[in-house]
Formats: sequence, structure tokens, C-alpha cells
Amino acid sequence: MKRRLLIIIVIIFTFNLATPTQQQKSNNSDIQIQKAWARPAAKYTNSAFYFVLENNSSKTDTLLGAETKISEEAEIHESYKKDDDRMGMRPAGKIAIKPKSKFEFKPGGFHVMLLGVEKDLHIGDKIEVVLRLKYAGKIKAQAEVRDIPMTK
Ligand SMILES: [Cu+2]
Repeated sequence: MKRRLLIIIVIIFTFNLATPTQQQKSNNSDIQIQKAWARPAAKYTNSAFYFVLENNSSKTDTLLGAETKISEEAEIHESYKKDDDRMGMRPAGKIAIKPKSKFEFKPGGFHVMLLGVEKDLHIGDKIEVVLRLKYAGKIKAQAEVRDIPMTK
């Protein structure tokens, strides 16, 4: 009786784990994250995460959102010029990345806002942000805290 229960549990676990793992494997090379960096920030304030997203696949993929342990929230934002000519930012929703193209998240443009960082982010620190894409699934990005973008 106990043995049967154990087998059932094992089957449930295997089934649940199989889907995301397979999804990640098959798509790892299709979407690449390059030049990832984040702004320095004091604890409880906001930082921004920048990167280049490259879609090597033959279909459009869509960035749905981001998550990280480093801050309370991670939101996709875009910078825009307000009516009074000053810059503001707002949630950007989902972003479509066309096949065989690169999409750059950079200061003054699109970025992932890290709202309420859990600790001070100093230059040289390494953080991890997970991007959620429609087809490629979840992709981890390692970012270094810097005050200027990478030139390479
Ligand atoms: Cu923002």
C-alpha cells in the first residue's frame, strides 16, 4: 500500500519536472542575453537592469516579464518624453523580439526596473535576473553592477 503511494508520488513529480526542463534545454541557444549590467542602488531604492536580447530562432519570441531575488519587484519599463519635455518612465508590458534580431535594453530606453532592492548594490557586485519568454521559457542572466554600460 505504502509502496504504491510512493510510486504515484514519483510519477507526479517526474511529470511536473519534465516540462520546464525540456523547454529550457531546447531553447537555450535560441535566445541569448548579452552585455547585462545593472545600476548601483542603495537598499530599498530602485535599480535598473540593462542587456541585449538576441533572438536566433526563426520565430518571434516575446519577453513577458522578469523576476529576481534581488528586489521586491521586477518590471519591464520604457523611458519616454513627457508633455513638459521631461523624461519619465512607465510599464512597457510585453516586448516582441523579431526573429534573427537583437533588442537592446539601455539607459533612456527600455529596461527592467528592479523595485526595492533588498541590499546595497555596489559596483562590481553580481546579481541574477530571470527573464520570462513566451517560447524560450525562463532564462537566467548574470549582471554586473556598473555605472556605465559595457563598451564591448
Ligand atoms: Cu524604470
